[in-house]
Amino acid sequence: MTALDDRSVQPTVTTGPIMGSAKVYLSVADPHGGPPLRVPQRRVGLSDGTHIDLYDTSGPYTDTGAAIDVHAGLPALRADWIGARAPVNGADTQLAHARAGTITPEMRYAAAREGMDPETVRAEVAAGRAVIPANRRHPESEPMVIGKRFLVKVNANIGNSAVTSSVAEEVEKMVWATRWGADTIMDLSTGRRIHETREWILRNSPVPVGTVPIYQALEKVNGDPARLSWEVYRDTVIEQAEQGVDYMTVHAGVLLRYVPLTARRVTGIVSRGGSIMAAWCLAHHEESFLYTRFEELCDIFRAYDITFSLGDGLRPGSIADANDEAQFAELRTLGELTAIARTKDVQVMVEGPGHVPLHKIAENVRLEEELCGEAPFYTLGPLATDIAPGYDHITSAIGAAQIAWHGTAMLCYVTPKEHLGLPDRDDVKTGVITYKLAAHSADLAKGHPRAQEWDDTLSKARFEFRWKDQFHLALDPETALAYHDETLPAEPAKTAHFCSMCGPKFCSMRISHDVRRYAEENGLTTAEAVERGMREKAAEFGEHGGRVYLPLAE
Ligand code: IRN
Ligand code: FE2
Repeated sequence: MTALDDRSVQPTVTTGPIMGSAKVYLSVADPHGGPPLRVPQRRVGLSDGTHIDLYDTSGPYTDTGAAIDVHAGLPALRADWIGARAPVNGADTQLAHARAGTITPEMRYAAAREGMDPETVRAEVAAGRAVIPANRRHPESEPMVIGKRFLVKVNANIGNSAVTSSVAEEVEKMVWATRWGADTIMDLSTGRRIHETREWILRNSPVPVGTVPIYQALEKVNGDPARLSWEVYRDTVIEQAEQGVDYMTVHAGVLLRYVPLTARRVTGIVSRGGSIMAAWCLAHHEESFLYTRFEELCDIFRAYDITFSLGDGLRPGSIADANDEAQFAELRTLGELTAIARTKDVQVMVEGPGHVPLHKIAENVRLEEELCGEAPFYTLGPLATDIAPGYDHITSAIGAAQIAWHGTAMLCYVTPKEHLGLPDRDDVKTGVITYKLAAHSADLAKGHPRAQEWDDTLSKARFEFRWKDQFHLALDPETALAYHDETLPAEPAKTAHFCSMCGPKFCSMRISHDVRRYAEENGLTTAEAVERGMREKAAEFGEHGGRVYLPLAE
């Protein structure tokens, strides 16, 4: 019996297209004559008869809305590609193939999603500047690429804790997170039913799935870090590898000699995995087995093409601790480990902070690129200030936009519940949307070829009072519509040349249209029209007794 046969688990997952969008599949021809790739996009149809295609992470769930049988799992999209491939120099990893000059179907698929040339993807993977997390045993995933040349990606953490939430809830959180744009998800489950929860998530996930295997290893030794061993850890990694986990956080840079460097910090060690490894090192007074056995770990990762996400176990947990000696000592070690993994054709990304004030952000990216051979940086925020528990999706999105602009390739989201509790479904959506806008702001600033088209399309709809187009183009159409309808729910308001924010008389956009029309009708330049219009308005203003805000009825 496979884990998915358990009929006591009855997840009902959200299905159907996002409001105003339709799922389409671009057909991308195979230059070698194989079947074309079907690359998903979210197509937003506009009232002027045009449309725009947006990057789509949501998998078949946003297709037609037909029920999806989560007991069956998603189709194995990559099965044929994986089966047809021969290893190079003993390695069947995206890195090995990229280095050998081969463009894999995964690279072509990821490139098509980005609107980029497949050769760019291959070259970036070969250089170690990008990764394609794609375990051979997770054939259901839709390939994507993480690297600074590409769209900034967002990861959403889900997972139950020992105290709350069920398998069904976690499957729905995965579907929900990817619906709103999560590019990868990490299952951080602890407590009972870890293996089973992960199986459900993997078989139904259209995006790469990451984990932190030390969490499950700790469960196996009843929560006592001192009883951990390489053997327990290795077996856990293999168990998860077999299930298809695409990337794993490994806190191998927490060395025994770095632990004292955290003693005088304001917030000590805040990483869960980091604290587990620090406790083990101190209890045994020995170097971490993650570090001493790193090469053996690489061999396991290579066999499945699992991507390392080298954990920042010593990341700062407060503004006061940002960029300190403990953090950067660990980063130097992560650089050494990156080099080792690459000699074995294993893909690597490097995790980063945490809590960092704006003026210390650039230094993080510069050092990571220098010390870790430009491996994709994957950061948790960072929070730009510590003063707003309850709003840490925002404090961290401020830092995230900055660090992504500097070159971070993937952002780990933070939800409003950060530091306070386990995120529920609503928090997951808020976290994802908040991070998508941070990521997109960076895409714009970095000049990704597809980024600005989206803004321009929405801006145009807004200026032309095509309200429905504006909602449909939004990251979160439902919220945009709901806010509009709070004050002007009637259907005619969807084409009205104003909203309740300024009212009909003070809509700047409407006035801009008036100025343009006035100019056209009177054969004036826009500047002359503004000049004449101002004089007329000034006279009118005087007539109304110099009041700025006029009652709507006037
Ligand atoms: C990302 C960057 N730095 C940390 N992260 C994420 O934090 C990581 O990918 C994983 O989801 C989580 C691990 O937390 P601990 O064990 O380091 O606290
Ligand atoms: Fe924190």
